[in-house]
Amino acid sequence: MAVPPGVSEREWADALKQFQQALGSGGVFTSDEDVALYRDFYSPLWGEAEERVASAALAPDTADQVQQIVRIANTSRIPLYSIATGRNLGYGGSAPNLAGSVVLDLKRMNRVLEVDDKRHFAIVEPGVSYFDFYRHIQDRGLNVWIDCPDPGWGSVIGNALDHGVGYTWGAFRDHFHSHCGMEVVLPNGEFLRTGMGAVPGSRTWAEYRYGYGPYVDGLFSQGNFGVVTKMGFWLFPAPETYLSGTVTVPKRADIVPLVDIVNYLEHAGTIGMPRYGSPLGQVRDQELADLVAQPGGPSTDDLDAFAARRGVAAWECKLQFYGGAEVVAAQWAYAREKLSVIAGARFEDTEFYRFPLTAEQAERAHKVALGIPNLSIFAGGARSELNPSPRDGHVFFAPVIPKSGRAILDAMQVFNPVVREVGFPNMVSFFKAPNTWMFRAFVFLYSFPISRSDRAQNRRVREAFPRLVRAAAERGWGEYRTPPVFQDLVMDAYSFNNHALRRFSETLKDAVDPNGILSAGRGGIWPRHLRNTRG
Ligand code: EUG
Repeated sequence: MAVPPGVSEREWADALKQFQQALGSGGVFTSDEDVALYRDFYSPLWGEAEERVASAALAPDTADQVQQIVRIANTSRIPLYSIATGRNLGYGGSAPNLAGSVVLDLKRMNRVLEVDDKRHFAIVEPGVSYFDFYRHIQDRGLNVWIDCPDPGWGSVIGNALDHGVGYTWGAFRDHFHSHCGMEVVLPNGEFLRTGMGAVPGSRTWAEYRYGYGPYVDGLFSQGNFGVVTKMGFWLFPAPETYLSGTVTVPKRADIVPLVDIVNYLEHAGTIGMPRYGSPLGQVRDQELADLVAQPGGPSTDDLDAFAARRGVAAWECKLQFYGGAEVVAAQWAYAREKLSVIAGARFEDTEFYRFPLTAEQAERAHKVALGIPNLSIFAGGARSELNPSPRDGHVFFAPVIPKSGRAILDAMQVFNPVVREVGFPNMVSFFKAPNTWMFRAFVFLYSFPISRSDRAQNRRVREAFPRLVRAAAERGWGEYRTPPVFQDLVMDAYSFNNHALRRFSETLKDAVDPNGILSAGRGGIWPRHLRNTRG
């Protein structure tokens, strides 16, 4: 059995006894085979000496037990690492930043405490997955939708705290932004409620975010300053219909006005999440392959000439509308009118659904766009005849770039040479569309393969990351989220005024968690006694 760093075997044995008293023996996991389940199965350090492996895990059932655990850990100086459902795959899974931390696994706390489908909010515990949340609402026939990310087994709270995002209406896709009110166990074991929850007997816990005084909720994202045990969320009133339509534009440079107009529609509240793609990039053709293979990449004129000859559009964008049938039809007509200023723009009706869906529609639909949690995203990488040797996993390089067509074209120029140089030439693309989950920015996501047998490949990923992060930073771009092994690196790029932001966070850390017991190192925030170990 591993011993957490900074404690003696005796202190550890004593702490374990106390954890057992608090949780019963069914809540304390110390055997190698149990603890191995908390490894990050997508770790770029898989099987290497530096892999960050936990020493034990604790699974409380109630917020009071969380409080007891944190008190014991604070007294005994035991480093904890809190997880919700532990499915943060691609960004660290359920493994800690600091090797030897004790995982505080909240998945047993899976109660949906309240759903109000007239005032459109819910209050949930951290172990509630999107599947749990959806089922709770469906079973009761409540008139609200959830907004979920691709992995339906993820935690509603965990995803929000890691700044995760989804697929429906802008206000709901940003999961942290759509929260309202929190209950937190602080590192000293005290309970704190934020927003209106701070009023004893509050009746507006999940309806007014700010309460009174400084808005502190942001501190509790990424796990450094407390363990969140309840959180309110605003919900999407179930729309009556869904309509989608696709616009295509012929030329490469048309992405600039396309994004401007789609931004206008989205930020004004006319559309839900837009989805960009490149029909040209889907063409499998030797002539196009030769154009792309030219040193320095293809010229815009060559691409436009090829696209015109073949009658293929350079870019497309799928627009999504939610609401009454007449309303969505009018919104789509309005969007077409706005987009018609782009010469050669063409429009296609894509889907129309009236809720509830038929079984056949539910099967065919892009489920997450309709707030239906599922795991189909994992099928893409699964073993099949077409994909006989799938990757074991992946990590995401996730830079936030401006929401403009120019930034999309620039991002390919910036990242393609780096991706090629670091030895992933098959990931170089001149047709890469941005990811649009965030409401006011694009993410330009790269998914690097991770192997549990090919350490050389994992090393290449680890070598690629600093170069990509630097290339982004030189453009004034930073990443929104990254696995533990790259968190110091990513935080390093947020360096304005000699790292004022990180220094501020660490000053707070010293005050709120002087023993440094909570999620040490997460997001590049280290307690004082470990600051010299920053990577
Ligand atoms: C995905 C989504 C993310 C992310 C990385 C990957 C999904 C890929 C919504 O955020 O950060 C299909």
